[in-house]
Amino acid sequence: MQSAVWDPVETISREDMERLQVERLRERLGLVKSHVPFYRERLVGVEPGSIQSLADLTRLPFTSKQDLRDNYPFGLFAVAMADVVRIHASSGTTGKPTVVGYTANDIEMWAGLTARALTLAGVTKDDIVQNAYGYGLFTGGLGLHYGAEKLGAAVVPTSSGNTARQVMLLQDFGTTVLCATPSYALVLAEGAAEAGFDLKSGPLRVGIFGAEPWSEQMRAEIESRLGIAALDIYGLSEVIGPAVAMECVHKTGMHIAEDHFIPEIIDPDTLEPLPLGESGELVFTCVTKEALPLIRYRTHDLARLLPGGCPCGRTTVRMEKVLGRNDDMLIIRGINVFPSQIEAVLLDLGQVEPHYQLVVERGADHTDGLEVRVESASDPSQHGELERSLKSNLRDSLGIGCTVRILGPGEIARSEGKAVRVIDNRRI
Ligand code: DLL
Repeated sequence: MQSAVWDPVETISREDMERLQVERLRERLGLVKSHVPFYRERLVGVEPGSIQSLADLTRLPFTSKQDLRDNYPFGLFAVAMADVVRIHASSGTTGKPTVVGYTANDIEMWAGLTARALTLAGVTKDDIVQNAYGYGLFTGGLGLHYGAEKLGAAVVPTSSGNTARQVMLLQDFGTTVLCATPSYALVLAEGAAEAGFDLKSGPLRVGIFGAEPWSEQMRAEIESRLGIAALDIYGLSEVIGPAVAMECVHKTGMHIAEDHFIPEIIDPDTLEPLPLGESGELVFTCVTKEALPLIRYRTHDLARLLPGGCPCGRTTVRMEKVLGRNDDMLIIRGINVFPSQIEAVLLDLGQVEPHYQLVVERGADHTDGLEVRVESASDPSQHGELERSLKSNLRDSLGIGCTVRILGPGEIARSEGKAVRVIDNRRI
């Protein structure tokens, strides 16, 4: 099935895309060198005109979250504050937030990108889009809001939370598209069940889910509970917010808006670029933004860029589902494991609910222990057997030894935004 394409640039040839990227990169380098003292210093000796191909990206320095912190709040902005029309921020685990800014042109461009993302999901002006991403400093709410309006759809700006009311509006308004974190989509499914509203028989048909890692097994759970197609959307505030990449209805990985953000995959240890198809850390260079055009921004997200075409006809490079952030990786007695991998093993067994939490403790003998807590609706008399099966599956698939604790339905705290999957008591 060929769906409509928002922007013809999504189907241009590789050569044309690279030509466009290089041209835009040169221009952006000139801009940051002349307007941002930080980049003027970092880019000494790099003449924008000397950039001939994407291979020249490796001549450029990386930018990190620490650089944004060191220049808090507005030090990396490339325009005067008079030209900034919006500020967002993402809260870190500690200290000051990461602050990002947008000019009027940036907001217009971003609205075009979220409209592009919604179009990738088959959303049109005839849809009713309930946007349950948080509105505020978080980029999810306002980011998708502007794109849905630009597309001409009817947006219901519920923001996150107030689940009972969300469910009522879903039902009464005949919402056809839901935007939320995947974990909050499941909370809404529970709320609908409590209210006696069968989501599957309603008009809801597609979900635009992202802002946190979620496995293919979680996709299957959500699709069966809500009776919809669940599609993945990726982004980060530093690069722009949601719609850096978005899956199309074929679910072949997320199409990257590479005409605006040039992706690279690097080895996080050596910082060397990796060949197409290899897994590593995603890095983006913003080549069209005005207020905050970051060069080679290290996301710490681990993924692969996928070669080959897509049945939708778009030629933009795709990224596979994000495994997790390398700073969220758990090291359990020497074994590296991401929460999303544990999620996949739990849901594969089919006897537990998609609500879980991982608790890491440091024992008296200084070794680390992991407890996997997961809900099950099964009879408590079967919990012992279930615990043993999960423990053995986790050991077989991931090589980790852990304890498993089965909890009853609703015992794990629900989240309205990004789910808190890991409680690391070692840091307290
Ligand atoms: O989460 C932007 C966003 C809003 C994306 C709504 C999608 C939908 P931040 O709060 O800055 O921005 O967090 C960015 O969230 O580096 C990833 O670690 C993670 N993340 C975002 N999307 C996905 C996804 C928004 N689809 C950080 N899969 C990123 C996995 C994701 N992780």
